Amino acid sequence: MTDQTITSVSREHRVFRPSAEFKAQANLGSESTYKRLYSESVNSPEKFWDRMAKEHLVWRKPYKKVLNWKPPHAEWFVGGKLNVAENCLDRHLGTARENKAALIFEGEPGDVRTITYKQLHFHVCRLAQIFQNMGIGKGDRVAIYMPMIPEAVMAMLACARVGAIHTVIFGGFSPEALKDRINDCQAKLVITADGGWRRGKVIELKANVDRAVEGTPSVHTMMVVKRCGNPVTMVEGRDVWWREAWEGAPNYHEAKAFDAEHPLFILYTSGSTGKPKGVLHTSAGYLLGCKMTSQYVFDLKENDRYFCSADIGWITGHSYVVYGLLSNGATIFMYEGAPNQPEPDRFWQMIDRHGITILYTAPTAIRAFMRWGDNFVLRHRLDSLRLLGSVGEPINPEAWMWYHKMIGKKRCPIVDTWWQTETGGIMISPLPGVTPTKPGSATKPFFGVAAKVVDDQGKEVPRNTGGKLVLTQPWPSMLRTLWGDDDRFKRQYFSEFPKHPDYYFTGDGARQDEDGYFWIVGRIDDVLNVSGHRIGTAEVESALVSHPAVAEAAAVGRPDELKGQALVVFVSLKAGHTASDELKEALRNHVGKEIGSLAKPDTIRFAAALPKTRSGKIMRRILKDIAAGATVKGDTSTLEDFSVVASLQSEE
Ligand code: 6R9
Repeated sequence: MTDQTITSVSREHRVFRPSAEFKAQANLGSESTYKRLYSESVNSPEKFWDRMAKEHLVWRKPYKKVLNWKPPHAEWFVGGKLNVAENCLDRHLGTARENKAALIFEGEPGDVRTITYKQLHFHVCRLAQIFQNMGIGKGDRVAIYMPMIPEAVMAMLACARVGAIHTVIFGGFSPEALKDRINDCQAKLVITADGGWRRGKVIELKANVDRAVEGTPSVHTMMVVKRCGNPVTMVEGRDVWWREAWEGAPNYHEAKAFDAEHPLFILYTSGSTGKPKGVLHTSAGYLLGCKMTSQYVFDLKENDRYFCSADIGWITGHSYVVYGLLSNGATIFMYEGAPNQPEPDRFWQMIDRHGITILYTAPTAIRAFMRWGDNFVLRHRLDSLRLLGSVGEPINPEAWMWYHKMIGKKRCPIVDTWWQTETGGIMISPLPGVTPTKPGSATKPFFGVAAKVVDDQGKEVPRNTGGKLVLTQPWPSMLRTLWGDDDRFKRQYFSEFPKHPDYYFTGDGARQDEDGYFWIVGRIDDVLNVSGHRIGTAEVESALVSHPAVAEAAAVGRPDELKGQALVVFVSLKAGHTASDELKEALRNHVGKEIGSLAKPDTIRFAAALPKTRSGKIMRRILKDIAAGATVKGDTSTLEDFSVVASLQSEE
């Protein structure tokens, strides 16, 4: 890591304190209580988590031990049994919440559905029963490839109810990417829809699954929700319509209890080497993390209507659309489509129409709204909003200020929440009734989070010095391993500091300021963050070299106002192929086909050769400077051939 990346973070001095009004009604409104609980949570974690697990979760069988920590493996609430779906639904039945909306859904074409807790429970029970009839049960993997519609939530919860492990694959992924993920976890059942609406067009999901399952021998059943009515091919004996599968199925389901450590889901995310990593989360610890962070970070109240704009294909959708919110009995608002369909004020319209009180979105979306112009916002009242959240990448102070003024009308606290697929839940974030905020800082760690900024040896660095962000103690919602690759789990997260085999390395760079506030700089490994989506450079490179014209490829990030980072690839061609705009287009489409449109490079540059060290390693640092249009800085003495750099620069 270079120091440049660290010091480039702006020094922001504005401080925004929670208003007396917000503080007075907050779930946690006193700084001394936060300090006391935080200190207990890191100094006596077992005592703290024992109390929390009893307070927040419904157990079928009490656990014997809070934590069994054999780094890097943790077991939480050992011997305890519960059912995660029961914790999200059944616990609210027979209470005043029974007829409360669990879900309010708005489709892109404007169709609206409201589903109460009682109704959601009914749907999930029927589906759980269907799964059982299909022979899907404890430990079986189920792939979910769906639009943002209520059936996606039902599918996840029905898996949890029968102890099946879901893997939700974002609907924007290509058949190729879908196939790899299904094969990696050997899913038996795929749940999909005919299509989903996006920018007025149908995304043909079923057709993508059909292509993917040509190469997935493990899949024996496919359930298809009719959403758009586009034509699809149903294969006799394998494919069944969601509605038809329901006919005649009993609508009650006795849920079994599962071990606290029973796997709940696998979620694939990009790593610094080619293959996506199957992050494994288990039941009780994960749920506890989501439940508590939802309650405290979003200051959830009985009457809130909460809108998280993330797709359920990402961890944010898992933790903060489904598990964290439903376990709290909250009302979630779910939107299917694009934020600028039909016009760039769709979100603001929906906020007024449904009386949304909490909005959780990503900096890349906020920057897009800024670019579309204030007029689209000013047409709407937005007076139901009381809290705003941000997640996915560092939020630049300009975007923070715009969010604060234009959307929050200077009234709503902003929680800038830092966390990862691997952490399961929010790790560093303001508590809205307690923490004064500084635009661009995720502020302070949540309960139980022992975060430090350290040097390459794992030694804590002084304040205001850049370093690597680590978590030095286990926490309940941490990933347990990578599916089928425990060695990679150890290598990836617990081997950065040989002297500290119990330190979890986040892959992020950060600094702590004089008040102990964390400023996250972003990834320091070979992972890019494009519009809040993690993209492994190695994945893109291996997609490119699988094209017959490509000899070698290197992918790097370039700072981008809208997306945070843009994806720039340098490609050298095999003999006999010539650079052309058509080839660029073909390569973009090729990456789109291999991974999905989200990974299509923004810029493709042809190069006669790539800059390499004498030992043959591509020097991405140099390519990064070139991509950013900057002069190449730093040591270039290990370059094998400097003329390669000179010719790349002269092509600008
Ligand atoms: C939840 C999620 C994780 C990476 C993470 C970091 C970046 C997320 C952030 C943030 C600065 C924030 N990140 N939230 N950086 N401030 N508030 O996004 O998970 O998709 O796994 O990405 O995103 O670089 O390491 P995931």
